[in-house]
Amino acid sequence: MAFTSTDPKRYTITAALPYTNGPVHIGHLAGVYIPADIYARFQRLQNRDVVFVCGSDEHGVPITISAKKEGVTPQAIVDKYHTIIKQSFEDFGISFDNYSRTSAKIHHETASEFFKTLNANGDFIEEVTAQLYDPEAQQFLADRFVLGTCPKCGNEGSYGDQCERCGTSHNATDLINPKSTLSGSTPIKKETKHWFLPLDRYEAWLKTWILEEHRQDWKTNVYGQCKSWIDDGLRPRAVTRDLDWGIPVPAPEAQGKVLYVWFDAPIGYISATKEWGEQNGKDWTPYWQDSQTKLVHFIGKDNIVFHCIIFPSMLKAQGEFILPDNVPANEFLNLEGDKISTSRNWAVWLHEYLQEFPGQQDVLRYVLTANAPETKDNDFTWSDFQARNNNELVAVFGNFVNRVSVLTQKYYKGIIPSFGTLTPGDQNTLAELRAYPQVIASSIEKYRFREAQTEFMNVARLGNKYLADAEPWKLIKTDPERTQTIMFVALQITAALAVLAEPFMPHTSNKLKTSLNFSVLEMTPTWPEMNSDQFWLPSEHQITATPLLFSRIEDEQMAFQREKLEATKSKNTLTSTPIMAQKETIVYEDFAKMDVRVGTITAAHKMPKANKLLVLKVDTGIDVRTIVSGIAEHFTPEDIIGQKVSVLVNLAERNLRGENSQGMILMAQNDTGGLTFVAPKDPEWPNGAVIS
Ligand code: B3M
Ligand code: ZN
Repeated sequence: MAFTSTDPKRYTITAALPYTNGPVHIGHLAGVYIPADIYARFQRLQNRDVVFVCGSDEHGVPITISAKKEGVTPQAIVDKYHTIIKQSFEDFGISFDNYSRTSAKIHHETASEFFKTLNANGDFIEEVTAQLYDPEAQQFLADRFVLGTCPKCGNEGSYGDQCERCGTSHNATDLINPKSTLSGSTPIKKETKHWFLPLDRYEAWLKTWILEEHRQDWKTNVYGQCKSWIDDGLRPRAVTRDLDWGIPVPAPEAQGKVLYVWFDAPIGYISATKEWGEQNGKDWTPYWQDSQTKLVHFIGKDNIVFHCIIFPSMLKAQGEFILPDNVPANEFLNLEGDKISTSRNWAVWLHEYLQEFPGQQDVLRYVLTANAPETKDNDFTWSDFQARNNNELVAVFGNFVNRVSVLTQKYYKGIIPSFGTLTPGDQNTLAELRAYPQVIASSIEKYRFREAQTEFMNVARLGNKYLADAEPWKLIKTDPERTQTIMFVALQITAALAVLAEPFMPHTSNKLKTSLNFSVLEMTPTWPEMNSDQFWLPSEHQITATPLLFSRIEDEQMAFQREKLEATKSKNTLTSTPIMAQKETIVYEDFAKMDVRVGTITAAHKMPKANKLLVLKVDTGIDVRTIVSGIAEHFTPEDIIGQKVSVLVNLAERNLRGENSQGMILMAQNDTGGLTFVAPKDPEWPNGAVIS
């Protein structure tokens, strides 16, 4: 059911639980947490009843793998990253009502209960099936413990439970050419019992619920993915695993088995709400069980199947819960043209950003929203970051607020002046201003946060235009009375900016509200009242000078960031050069047939009409001979005269474009096609010396 005609009674807003196997980066923020936070803050500003929850996703194979890599226990990994992630969210003003964790007792209990209810209702199929098993590691292989070719799109690096390229979710046994990520070996099949959620039972219902009822209001990318899965036909999915890290399966004959991470994690939203209820003396049940509640899941596109198909089927089976009204999934954010990657360290980490740009959380929030991957993958670049800060935040928003603040202090010592007759120009500006809250609200309600923020900036633009047209700094000398009215109007725009900035740039909004001294006003301006005829900063009200909200970001800071990324890139190329597979084995006699000598290039010229060839004279110690070499795209003749080389001297003569080539120069090649000479370390080594 979509809330179209009636307002919902309350909002349950969730943001995907981050895996606790690394810190969070700009991709997480742009894709999930900023949009969720804008939405939650906005609803609170409308005085709506909101609970906004999230927490650490502490089970699942990614955690076990990180633990193995760092040589510590999974518990140590989740404790470490839970703390870092929670801190980053706080620092960036992500206003969760509760940030919980799936290792919490309340979550283990909630997830176990959920499983038991479904099990008792006969909502699972229990079945012994052959699953992938690594005999070397003595472990069943599921999820990220196995890689193979995706049966749907042919991606050779698909995980056991999901292909990251096409988004399909499958069973590990569906993979073509599976390989264990633990030992690299090809798994065998071994029988084991599991509990399966028969998704096929929900197919007809999902068709109606998503394909008909949410055709209009779900984003095209979300709707499209759901349609493709439903059209492909849904099959039972195992919701248990043979692993030792996770929530034990609460059933007889389930020793050594845990719940599949994607079964327990979404229940984490419910546990986090329960925990919030306990901490705040609130009843959590209406937030999950009253049909008047609007449930919205903010996620990234790789989580769509779990939030639109699997979790809703679980909720439907359980029977007491409401279903999501919307799942506004975002696409991915890239960094300087490359996919963000934790393992390749190709990311801007939030905790590092804060060390390098202290106090500038809102700049990143602003840029990530302005460039949010709402309808397609987008790219974060440092030059865009700098330009948006300098040309938009500093030059538009900051500039307007600063001019108004400085003039108010200068002319009136910070006391809001009284106003006289409003000219048609003043009235138009005020009318335009009063229309903005509604415009911004309507974009936010449609999950169009980029658009909403652009409209917000248009309020500052309106202010700048008003000042530029009215020129109070000129009028103050000739018409102080009119100047008062102009400043009064400009101050109303500042007040509106302070309120409307809150969902997007909460830290800036707070600074502005503090300097405008909102707290002593009889009635502090709120969003809904922005549309009314009243003024928000009354005459006689005392304000203080606004501190500079934004400052210019200089080229040196950007150069530093780019160098950091360059360093990561070269490190990655060094460690990740694909190595050509070894050629077939030869016997020593094969090798001994080759006569390789130290030589020196004594002359070189380009072969006419051949881009790639140089004609070399090489002193081999035996003789001086001609060798034609395909290195002209890498070296000029001048570069290489005098170069020591290794020469295969007994290679049969070949005629290349009219030149008799009597041997071959040995070169080493890297993955990008770069070439370098293979030569004796000591350049004094004599020509003719045998290399063997
Ligand atoms: N931890 C997946 C992810 O970080 C996952 C989300 C769970 S939401 C219930 O991509
Ligand atoms: Zn695929």
